[in-house]
Amino acid sequence: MMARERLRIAVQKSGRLSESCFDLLERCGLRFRRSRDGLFCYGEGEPVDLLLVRDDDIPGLIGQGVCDLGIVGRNVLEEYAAGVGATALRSLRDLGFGRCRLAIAIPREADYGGPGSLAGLRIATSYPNLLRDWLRRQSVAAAVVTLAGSVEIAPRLGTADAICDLVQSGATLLANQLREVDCVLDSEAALVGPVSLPVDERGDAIEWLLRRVDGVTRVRGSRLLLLQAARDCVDAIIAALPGAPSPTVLQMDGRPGEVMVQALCADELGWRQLEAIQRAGARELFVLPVERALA
Ligand code: PRT
Ligand code: ZN
Repeated sequence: MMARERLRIAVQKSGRLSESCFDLLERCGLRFRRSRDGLFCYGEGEPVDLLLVRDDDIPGLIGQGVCDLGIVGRNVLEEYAAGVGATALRSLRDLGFGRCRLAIAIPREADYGGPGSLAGLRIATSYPNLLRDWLRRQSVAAAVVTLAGSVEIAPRLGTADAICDLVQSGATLLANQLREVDCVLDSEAALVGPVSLPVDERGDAIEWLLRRVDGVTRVRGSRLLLLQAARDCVDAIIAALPGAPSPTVLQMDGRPGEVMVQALCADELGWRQLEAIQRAGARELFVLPVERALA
């Protein structure tokens, strides 16, 4: 087989992760032309293509070497790893979106005094490997009922006594009269790759892609604050900056006693925070989005 020169990344075709995946890759300087059947995205400019698939298939595609990297929830990666035993895959970067938890939930009115309360019960889940591992670690013997979907209705149907499913806001549990009682795994989307990265053009591409991903995720949500003030006010202004960044204070040319302050703030900077900074003596406040960073 001829060695592939272009990097191939597996991403979810349509689902909760898709939009954030494309947004991240675009911020990393990648642009794509989508194939007619919508399954392949050809990279324009950089030698990086995408394969659009169901998220469940992503670890397997990397494991088989069909794709070099993938973007997938840690829940899917870990379920795959728990299923095949020792795995040659690993998370290269947490990406900060798709946050959720794989949790145990029971009928609202049922008692719970810790994992031991699950002994002898039937627990419905789409994550049988992760659930079995967790039960083993808790030394609890319970029956695992594997369902492909609609896990949350199993207790009402009488096919299970409890569930182990992904939870984000908790609204689905609430609507099904269930309550969350334990967490099996905290999850978010991750950039996943093989344990040993290729040492060729694709390895080089992975290296710069990781640097760009870091440059994007490091400053996500950050804002650059610029303002002017009398030098006397600087201490009060700095005290009012959220997240205590260490700002740069610059002398303004031809205006003694006047300074410009610039600070990288990790948070969004709401109106109330800006108004407090203004009351501390700041004038001409500018809040700028930060797109990317290179260390
Ligand atoms: O078709 P394909 O197989 O690709 O998609 P899918 O339906 O399997 O996955 P999708 O798009 O629903 O989710 C993709 C990934 O998003 C998951 O693997 C998680 O890593 C992540 N994620 C984040 C979530 C949720 N939040 C989430 N809330 N995945 C699913 N849910 C579901 C959950 O299963 C439950 O039914 O949403 C419901 C709970 O949400 P709340 O807000 O009511 O608690
Ligand atoms: Zn899926």
